[in-house]
Amino acid sequence: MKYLLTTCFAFLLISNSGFAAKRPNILFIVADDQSPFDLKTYDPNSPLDTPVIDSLAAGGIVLDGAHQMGAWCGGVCTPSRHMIMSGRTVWHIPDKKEPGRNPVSADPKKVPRDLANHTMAAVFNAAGYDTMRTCKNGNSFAAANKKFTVVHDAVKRGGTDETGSAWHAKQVLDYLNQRETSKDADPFLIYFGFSHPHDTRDGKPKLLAKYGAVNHKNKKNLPAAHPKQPRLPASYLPAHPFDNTDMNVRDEVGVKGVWKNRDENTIRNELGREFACSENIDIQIGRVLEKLKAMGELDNTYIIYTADHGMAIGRHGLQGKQNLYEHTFRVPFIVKGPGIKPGSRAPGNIYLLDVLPTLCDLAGVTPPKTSEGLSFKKVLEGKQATVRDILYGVYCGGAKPGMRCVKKGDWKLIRYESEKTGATETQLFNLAENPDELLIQHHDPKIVALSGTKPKPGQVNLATDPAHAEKLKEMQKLLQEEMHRHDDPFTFSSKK
Ligand SMILES: [Ca+2]
Ligand SMILES: [Ca+2]
Repeated sequence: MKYLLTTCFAFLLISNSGFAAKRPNILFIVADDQSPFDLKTYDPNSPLDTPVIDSLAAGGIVLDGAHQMGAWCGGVCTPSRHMIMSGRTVWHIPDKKEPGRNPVSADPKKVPRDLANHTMAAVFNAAGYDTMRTCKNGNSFAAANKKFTVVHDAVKRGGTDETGSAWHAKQVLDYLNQRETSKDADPFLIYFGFSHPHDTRDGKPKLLAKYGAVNHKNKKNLPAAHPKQPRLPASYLPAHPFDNTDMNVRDEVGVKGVWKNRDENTIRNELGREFACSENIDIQIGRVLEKLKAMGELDNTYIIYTADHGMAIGRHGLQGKQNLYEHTFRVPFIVKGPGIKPGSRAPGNIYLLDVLPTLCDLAGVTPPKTSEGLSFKKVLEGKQATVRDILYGVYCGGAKPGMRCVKKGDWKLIRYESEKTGATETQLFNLAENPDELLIQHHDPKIVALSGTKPKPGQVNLATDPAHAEKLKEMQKLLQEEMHRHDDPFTFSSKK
């Protein structure tokens, strides 16, 4: 009997490792601060060239409704990366206090003490995967990052190969070369993070020249205009029209090359820098994909491309990531891999916190019980269009309660309230009719002349339009419900 059991056990081990050899690899690529609308996949008018990312989209699926749930601090990266690693919602992740910036503590009872043991690398290590990561340092979930077996993190935002995005690619290439040499046959999960296009956006000289941009450093003058610079964004404004509760956060006033400037030269130059850095990321991804192809691993690898959150750079008169407009609330999300139909597209309605349970689902790994995300594997397989109907977003790194948004169907509500200044504002958009969330200020002929965007008459904030009073009420109620459901510690005091 004992012999029989041992034999059975040995057989199970063999069949297990036989299965292991066929398990898919995962290459999870994260850019730092990139609006989906920078990419041609999301905005065909964008001059940004990303042939490698385009080829991922052509060979896989593009999600139009990928979001990051938000942030309770100015460093939006921090909660975003906690959610990616843990699969938990924004009020259920460990907090980071920012000195002098009104920290909000997530209820410790709602944050599992040993959460790091149930995060991406820990879960995949336990399932027999080899895990490796490279990314920027800081504004991240350090305890979870340490769980990767191989870690090469550093902030690389320079304009050379050693100081820029090529460094991150080199870490992945070195790791793949080592695997090749040691004939390592275990499946792998590689977290391939970049430090760019987050500022300072010091691009490589050739790519900067392509987009007519310079690494502008002198606060006393404006960068020169150049015909090759990207045009102003469709939702460009020279100033945000009201106090959004955090107008003086570092990203809105302190980014080198932009500062408080929102003039045409500054914004077009900064977009040129962003695009130079983003094209370099594309080139670096290309090097890694070539290597996977040469190793014969490419077809058995799920490649995910995303960013930790979007970015404004001149859209709505904002510069940073501390807002809930679509350009910032949404993220690019492209997946190519086994079983995914080339050239497919779906809304998905996902959050980045759904990534962990989805990777588990794709790899046949049991997701951690601490994860609150939903697997969107069926969306990737074309069997389902979305995983949820309602999306909720938070930003309260400045005054409280700050900003909240809710989306359902074509409709989106954004509320603002500052206990510091007493400012309140409500925005209601029909995203099908007004996808860029254009405001009355965008209709000013001077703005139209600058941006080249001629809004249609109904493309405004509809919150004060009596014709949409019922919809406004419905969305306000929905937002309240979502705030409650997600353990949001704040409420709006104003009726507006
Ligand atoms: Ca970021
Ligand atoms: Ca191994």
